[in-house]
Amino acid sequence: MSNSSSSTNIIWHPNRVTNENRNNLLGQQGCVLWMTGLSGSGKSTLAVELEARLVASRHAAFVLDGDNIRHGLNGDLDFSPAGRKENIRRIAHVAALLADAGLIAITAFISPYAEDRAQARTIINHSQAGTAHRFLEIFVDTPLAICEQRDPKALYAKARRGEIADFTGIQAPFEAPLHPDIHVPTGHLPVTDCVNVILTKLQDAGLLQPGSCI
Ligand code: ADX
Repeated sequence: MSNSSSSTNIIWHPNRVTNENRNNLLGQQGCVLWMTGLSGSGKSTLAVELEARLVASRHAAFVLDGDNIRHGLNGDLDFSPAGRKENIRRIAHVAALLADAGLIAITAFISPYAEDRAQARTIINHSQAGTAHRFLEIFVDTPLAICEQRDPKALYAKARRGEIADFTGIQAPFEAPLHPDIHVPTGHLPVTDCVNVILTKLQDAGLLQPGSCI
């Protein structure tokens, strides 16, 4: 898998618009909210609801969703450890670009390997534009038994029948974050309460517009 080291003789061309210019324009600073959790844990539901609440309170936010991105940009990648690593590496760069543009980027990927999430944090904290972005890891914590019981896409049933290989939680591991920035007990709380947990943390971290009605 590419590590972006095959390109030679390339010289970085700086922008004239600064980060501060963009922050003033949008009234917010770019950041990345990195959701991690099992398939069926509620990442996409939560991400879409969070995006809607942020936009309704006049914040510029955008969701990058695992299933959706694998329909296009990352459609060439499988679910092997190497395929997932490349998936997460590319998304970390895309999310960093969105944050460079001043957006609140919300990513919803299983991202099961701690090492890949750590690499994403590094990429985002040291974006190529030279901007350090806030990276907040959000653990969407729904236990496997509940995800399997919900089985919204009927994929756990397929994996149990042996019709999908390397399914996370069944034949492939999920390394839960040990110290997530935000922990959301999605298995026990309704979606609105989960979104409120995240918005409160963002407000405490100074990432939302002062006085915004969330
Ligand atoms: S990741 O592990 O590389 O981060 P990603 O979030 O992009 O995964 O995609 C996960 C989605 O792909 C799941 O929600 C599910 O719909 C689908 N999927 C298909 N095969 C697998 C598999 N083997 N393991 C996990 N998810 C899979």
